[in-house]
Amino acid sequence: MDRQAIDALVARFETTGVTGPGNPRVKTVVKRLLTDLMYAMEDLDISPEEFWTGLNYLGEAGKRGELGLIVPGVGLEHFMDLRLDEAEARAGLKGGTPRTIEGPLYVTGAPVVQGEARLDDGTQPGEIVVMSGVVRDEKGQPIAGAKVEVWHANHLGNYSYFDKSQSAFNLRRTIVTDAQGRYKFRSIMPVGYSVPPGGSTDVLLTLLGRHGHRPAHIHFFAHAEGKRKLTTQINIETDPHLWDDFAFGTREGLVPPVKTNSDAAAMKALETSKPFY
Ligand code: MBD
Ligand code: FE
Repeated sequence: MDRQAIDALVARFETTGVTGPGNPRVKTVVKRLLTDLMYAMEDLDISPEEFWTGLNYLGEAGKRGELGLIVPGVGLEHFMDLRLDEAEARAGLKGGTPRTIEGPLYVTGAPVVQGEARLDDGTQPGEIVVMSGVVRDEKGQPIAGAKVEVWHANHLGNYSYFDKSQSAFNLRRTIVTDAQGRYKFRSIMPVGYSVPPGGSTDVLLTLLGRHGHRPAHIHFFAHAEGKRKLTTQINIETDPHLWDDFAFGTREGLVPPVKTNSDAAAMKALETSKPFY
């Protein structure tokens, strides 16, 4: 079928079996996606077997809870970030910490801590990492009482809640900034995440000739009264996958320098003190 015939077919679908006005936005989106899918099926000569294989793949991915992992894996989440960047640029907004993908592993309800937090429960190995910063508004003024939600993987690249072997909310906190807009946390160094071996995302990435690894990273939401929420991450600069992220999340401006403290006494003091509970 040529495109004209496909357009005519879709138009007929719109006038058959009608019971009411429906939802105009849904109608517009579904019509467009259906039309584009039909064009693709025609252009690529997709067979019924291929079509049903694809549909069953998506159904299976949904059953396994992996649809939210396929979205960043095919780059759609990064694409949506670039569109938000463009929308902000059009609105005259610029500067500040760049956004990047949220990913599928955030959970709500992490403990809320004022100013300084310890994220790890102390039961797992890993290099101690300390990070601090200031939440600022668009004019550069510190924001007191802003919420910084932090979450990251453990030494095996696994996230609490999804990994039931970890304690509840391990490596997840909401930190409220102090009067100077500052937040600070202590945790253990994360290791890069990899998609579940043999899962739906892994199967697709293998067929695409790609890996499913992310560089080590720490996720953040930053939000405050009357401000838009920032969704971002930092990436650990020494990770070999730094610029080879299957989810396309690494961005210029999100790779802070990591300073290592080789002073054993200082590190011991940090380990035994409780400055970040
Ligand atoms: C992650 O940890 C992540 O951050 C993203 C974007 C996708 C999969 C796992
Ligand atoms: Fe992540």
